Amino acid sequence: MSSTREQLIKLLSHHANTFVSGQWLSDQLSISRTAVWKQIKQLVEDGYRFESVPNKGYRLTYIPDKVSKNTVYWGLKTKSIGKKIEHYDQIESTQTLAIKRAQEGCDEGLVIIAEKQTAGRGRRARHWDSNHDKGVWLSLVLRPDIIPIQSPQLTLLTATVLLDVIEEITQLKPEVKWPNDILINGKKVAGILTQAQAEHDQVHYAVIGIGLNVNQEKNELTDPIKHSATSLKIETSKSNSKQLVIQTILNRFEEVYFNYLKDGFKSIKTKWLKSAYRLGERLEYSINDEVKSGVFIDLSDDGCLIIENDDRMQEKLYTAKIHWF
Ligand code: BT5
Repeated sequence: MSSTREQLIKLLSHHANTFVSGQWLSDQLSISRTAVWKQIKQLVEDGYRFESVPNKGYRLTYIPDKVSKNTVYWGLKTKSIGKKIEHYDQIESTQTLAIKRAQEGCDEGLVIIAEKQTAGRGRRARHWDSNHDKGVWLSLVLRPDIIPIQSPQLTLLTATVLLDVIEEITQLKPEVKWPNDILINGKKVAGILTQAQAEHDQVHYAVIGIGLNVNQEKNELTDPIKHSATSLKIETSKSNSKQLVIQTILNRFEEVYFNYLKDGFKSIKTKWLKSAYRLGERLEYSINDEVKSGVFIDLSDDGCLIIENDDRMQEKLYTAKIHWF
């Protein structure tokens, strides 16, 4: 059950185009008009701004640029993604908590957001640098009606969402490096971590972790990612509102995800390939300690890289180590 404050913000957000009277708010919230006025006064102290006109009431005009579940919620146009949000100033890993929530049976669309992660992680327990508040660190819980072999598609889907969002915000053209890195000018600006739990014919849940470097300055990237990583700020010399970035990601995610559930993977694959890093180029890769080489020609429907090797045979790469450079 949300607090009176949260309900008030929701009501005001949904009516931000018109004025709502103190009486109407008091009826909706079942609290006195004095209590409504006290709540509004507190919101003003927290940086919210209102236009208030005698006999007409209040209209919300500004939400402070601070990430909180309320401020994020305000700008969402979604039906399920982000309808429930948990926000933490500091947490070990949004991914770990989202998995716990998924196992406890939470609804699809729950989003866990943290300002800082003390134990942010990538694939195979690699460290994810996020013990500071300069990036967007979030995990979201999905319950898609797909079979386990399709779950890598969710990583590729998320990559296309991030490509769009980054392009919208920066007007730059990011690339996607298989399977889960988003690059700007060859440097990693975002990573995606998909973890799913499934039985043989059904995915029970998938948790999508997104780490996006937003406002770091160059000197704030330290070893070991100093030379391999970048941020939106480094690339554009502009800071961005994390709240807006999160809203843009969640709004876009839902649109793409719903289309995917309805129409399948095809359009995602096309979009992904358009921005694929080193598509059409020769890559070296190792399988069981044998180093081979071939041309990266396509992506399979189960999310594998397709390489045409020197014998003109196609090979599907799952977890092979690719020597990108
Ligand atoms: C990833 O793993 O790229 C997935 C990262 C997912 C992070 C999100 S944040 C919210 C959620 N909660 C979590 O705990 N995790 C998710 P991988 O492909 O394994 O890449 C890891 C590698 O990226 C590291 O070994 C570093 O080389 C590099 N790296 C670490 N931190 C980085 C950063 N902030 N920016 C760019 N590169 C980084």
